[in-house]
Amino acid sequence: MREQYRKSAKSDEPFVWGASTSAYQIEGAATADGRGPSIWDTYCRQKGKIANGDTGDIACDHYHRYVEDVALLRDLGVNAYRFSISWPRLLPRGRGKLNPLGATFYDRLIDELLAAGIEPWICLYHWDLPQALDDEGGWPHRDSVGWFADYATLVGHRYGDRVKRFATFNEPGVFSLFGYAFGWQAPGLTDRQAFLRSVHHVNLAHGAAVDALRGAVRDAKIGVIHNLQPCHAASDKPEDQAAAATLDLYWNRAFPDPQMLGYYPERLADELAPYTLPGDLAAMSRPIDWFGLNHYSPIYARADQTGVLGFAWAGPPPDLPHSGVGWHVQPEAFRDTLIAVSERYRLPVYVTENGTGGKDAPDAQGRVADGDRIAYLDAYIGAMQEARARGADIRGYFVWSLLDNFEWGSGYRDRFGLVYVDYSTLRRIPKDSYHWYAAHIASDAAARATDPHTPPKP
Ligand code: GCO
Repeated sequence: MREQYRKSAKSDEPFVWGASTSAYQIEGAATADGRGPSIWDTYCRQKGKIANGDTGDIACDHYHRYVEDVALLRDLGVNAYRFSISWPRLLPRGRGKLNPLGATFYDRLIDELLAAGIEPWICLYHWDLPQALDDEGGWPHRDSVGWFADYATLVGHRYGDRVKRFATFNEPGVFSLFGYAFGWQAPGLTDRQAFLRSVHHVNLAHGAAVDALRGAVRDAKIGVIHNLQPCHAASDKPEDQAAAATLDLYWNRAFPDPQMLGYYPERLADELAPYTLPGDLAAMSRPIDWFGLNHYSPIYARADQTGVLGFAWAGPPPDLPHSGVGWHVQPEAFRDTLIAVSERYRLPVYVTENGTGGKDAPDAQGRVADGDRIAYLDAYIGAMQEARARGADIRGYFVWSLLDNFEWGSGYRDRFGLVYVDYSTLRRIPKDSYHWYAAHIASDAAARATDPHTPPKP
């Protein structure tokens, strides 16, 4: 029996139970109706970058199947759905002329969600920078700040009559490290200065987008989504300990600290001094309304002087519990991260991604028995409730993900969905975890119907 929870909730809002996806990972229709290329369309065509040579050209074909997918969300019983806007679908060249057909797709998706009683949560940027802007310098170029602010203004004006929840970025710590230093993600660079410039300009772009959305959408609730995870050394060797500290600096501190506290960690302030102008820290730390936390697993680093940042990624010790995709499973790390985030940044926290990957497949009867995912979700939701019981101001939980989808460098090999996608037919099959999550939400709703201050079900 888990700890008893304090009756007092930090808010009278109903706890948000949701599911998350992202544009490039599910939409497909990569050249349909005027969409322009993103850096991921380009990166997927670089030989050897993506498992099995997979691309997001078709993905889950959500672009044409969104009505069916919203019905899956409705039957799941979620009260919110977090998705991202494909910047190059709205602005094929990244700026300038709006693509009306692309804009209409999101009108229809939002209207379908609202008709189903599901609150739309828009994330402006989930890694798919328009290729045309990368050609002009991309995030390493300071003009990217203005490009992003103009895009945010467009989205706010177009959808702000129906959407009030906006996130500026998804996981800037991940796409900057993997895309500009490690070369594991689009645009595939291993360039220390490009990485550092991107860190600073993405922080500035976040602040500029907050200003833009404030100006475009009355009563907007603006947040940002960060993946925060404990960073451990691959060994007790001092050089590996130093590697873990560097990973922690870039992964966990380089974005939330300046955005929410108004300053860079000292070492990073020194590294970014060449790119920092007077007023920059104030411009990136505009007040926001909520903190989106993505969390999966502790992560590991080892020293590597051949790497542009002097360290390399390491896997977890093989004897620790791990998921179907090899990530360390440790719910306590999630609990402690939630408490630390709530205390450090003093904002309402929404878990905007949590889930686990595997190699799920239907059995002879067509059932997808993903017991491992149910066990993971049960343990991590329980850890979240323990964090709440200890005073963390947590107001929602979004599973990653509604659908199996394009898992970046792993292509379609690793499956994270509550719903299985047969990529040969695009048929959707709700997994056992889909039904488990639906029952969980329903029982929580029933409990709250009798006592609205009942904390969400463990
Ligand atoms: C991330 C991204 C998602 C991933 C998910 C599983 O956190 O890396 O936001 O796009 O698909 O986390 O890796």
